[in-house]
This record gives sequence, C-alpha cells and structure tokens, in this order.
Amino acid sequence: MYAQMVKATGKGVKTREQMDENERHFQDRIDNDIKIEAKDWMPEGYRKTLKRQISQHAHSEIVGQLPEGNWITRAPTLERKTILLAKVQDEAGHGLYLYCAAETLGISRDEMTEQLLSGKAKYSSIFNYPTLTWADMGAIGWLVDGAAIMNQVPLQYCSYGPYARAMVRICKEESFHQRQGFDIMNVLAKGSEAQKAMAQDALNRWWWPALMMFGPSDADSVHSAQSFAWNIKQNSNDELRQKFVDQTVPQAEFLGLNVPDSDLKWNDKKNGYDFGAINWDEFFAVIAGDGPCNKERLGARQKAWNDGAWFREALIVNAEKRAACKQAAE
Ligand code: FAQ
Repeated sequence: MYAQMVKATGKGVKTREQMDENERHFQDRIDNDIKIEAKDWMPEGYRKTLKRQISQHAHSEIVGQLPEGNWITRAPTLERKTILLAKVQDEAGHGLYLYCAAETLGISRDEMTEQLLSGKAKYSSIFNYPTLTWADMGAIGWLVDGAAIMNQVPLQYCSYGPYARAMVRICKEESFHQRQGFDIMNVLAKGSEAQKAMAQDALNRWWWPALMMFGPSDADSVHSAQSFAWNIKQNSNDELRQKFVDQTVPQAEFLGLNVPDSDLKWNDKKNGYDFGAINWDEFFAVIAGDGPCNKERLGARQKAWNDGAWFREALIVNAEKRAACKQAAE
C-alpha cells in the first residue's frame, strides 16, 4: 500500500503503464508482500540497489568493529572486556551474513572488498569518529546500536528474502548491544562526578553523528522513492530519525544527562520532539572521505586485506591440491 502511494509520486519511478510485463509481474509480487528470492527474475535496478545497500551495510558492520575494537584491551573490568569482545565478534558475524546475502545477487566478496578499499562503496558515516574514552563504548552501544536497530527492524520485512532473513538475527543481537551500551552509560552517569562528566562528554560527541546515521533529509535522499516502491525501504530517513529522537531523549533524562541540543523541545501537536538543525555539511564531508577517521579506518581494512594475502593464497593452493587428489583417486 505504502509502496504504491510513493510510486505514484517518486521521481524516476516507473508507473505501471511504463513497466513491461516482467516488471508488472514483479511489482505485483512486491505489492502482495511476496518475498523475492535469489533466483527469481528481478529488474536490474532492483538488483543494483540491493547490491549497493547490502554491501554498504556489510562494510559498515566490518568497519564498525574498529572504533570499539580499540577498547577491548582497555575495558575497565574482565566482565566488560568479555562483553565488548562478544559484541565486536557479533559485528563481524553481521558483516558475514550480509556479505553472503549480497553474494546471492551475483557479486563476489572480492568485488565488494575492492569497492570498499577503493572508496567506491560507502560505509556508515558514524564509524569515522574517534573513540576517546571508555564512555564512548557506552555511547556507541546506546546510540549507534540504538539507531541501527531503529533502521534495521523494518528491514526484516523488506522484499528481498535473503536480506530480510539476515536481519532477524542481526536485530536480536543489536538489541543486546544497545542494552550493554545503556548499562555502561547508566553506571557512569550514576558514578563519580568525573565518570558522569565522561558520560556527558560522550553523549555530546555522539549525539549528532548518531542522528546523521539515518541518512540525508528526505528532500535530499536520492534512492528513497524507488526503494519505497520496491519495498526495500518502509520508512523514510526523517521518519526513523524522529522515532529515534523520541525514543532516546527520555532515556537521556533517565540517565540524568543533557542532550546537546538547545532547540530540543516536546511538541504536543506532533506528539514528538522538535530538534535542532543537523550539520549536513559535516555529514556530506564525512561520507565523501573527509571525516576525522576515514583514512585511519580504510587504512586498517587495507592492512588486514594485505596481511591476509598469504592465507588466501594458501586456501587456494590447498583447494587445488585436494581437487587433484580427488581426481587422481577416481
Ligand atoms: N553513512 O538516498 P539515500 C550498524 C549515502 S549498521 C554513509 O537516503 P538510501 C551496526 C547513501 O548510501 C549501520 N553514507 O540512500 C553497528 C547514498 O549514497 P550512494 C549501517 C550514507 O540507501 C553498530 C547517499 O548517501 N546500516 O551501525 C549514509 O536510500 C555498532 C544518499 O542517501 C545500514 O547500512 C550514512 N549514514 O538510505 C556496527 C542499514 N546515509 O550509495 C558496529 C542499511 C546515506 O548512492 C557497531 N542501509 N548515505 O553512494 C539503509 O537502510 C540505507 O542505505 C540508508 C540510506 C538509510 C543508510
């Protein structure tokens, strides 16, 4: 229903009359909530959009390990260390499910990696900010995983089966991540003055980048109209951002921390918060490669790729030897 609504108005989205027979049949399946599977016919644009979004999502999970990975050796207790280690491992798992989902569309892991390392493929803007204190582990779990869940819950119901199914487990794990982050913030916010100040400082630094995670404003979102029509997206960037603000502000109040936005105000009429202007210049600079840590993040991924070259070669040689042995035995 929603898809049809947007389809009629979306820029560049074909009307029913402009579609050929295959496209009409495909759209009927989408509109009837029938999942599209890897071997089904699909418009090239649908395949391309999904390859782009799923691979960028996978890259975000993998690059997203880096800011928190930095803190595994510095976690304040053994318990916090094991929790953080498990979380960072979960993110690696999410990346792998997502790479597998993207592969079903006909793109290889090597191609996706090449696109990440060459800068052709994006990853989430949020991971280009530094993690300066332990409170950043709290802020990332609470705000970044919180924003990720807000965006990913609807993706469980998106039209592409492999992506939707990957999201189910990912969302469950993100929920644990969000809670552990909130728990870190809660302990710090209820701790000494210095700990509370550390929590406030982390909130100050992560709040606005977390709001940017939802993507450009609806007016500037180039892919939304078509993604609505194909039921890849079910909520707009601004809708999800608003939901996130409405959900998170009361949590900050519970923690006794101040959201760093002097324009933040409850609006009875819309039953939600009004909030200040986002610095879109900063967002576009970060996604163009000019954030505080872009070079460091890509440098780390490049190093991991180079360091793993001997292992990839060994795997190929091993596979060839095994195949030769099998052939000789036949
Ligand atoms: N960062 O037309 P739209 C996580 C790009 S997972 C960078 O609105 P769309 C877990 C966009 O790609 C976080 N680039 O695009 C975790 C496009 O450029 P392109 C990742 C962004 O696709 C937690 C251009 O701007 N989640 O955090 C961003 O319809 C903690 C125009 O934008 C996902 O990827 C951004 N924030 O909507 C891990 C979810 N926003 O490709 C470790 C799946 C937009 O044409 C620790 N993705 N761009 O060159 C989505 O839902 C969508 O792709 C959106 C963007 C909503 C992100």
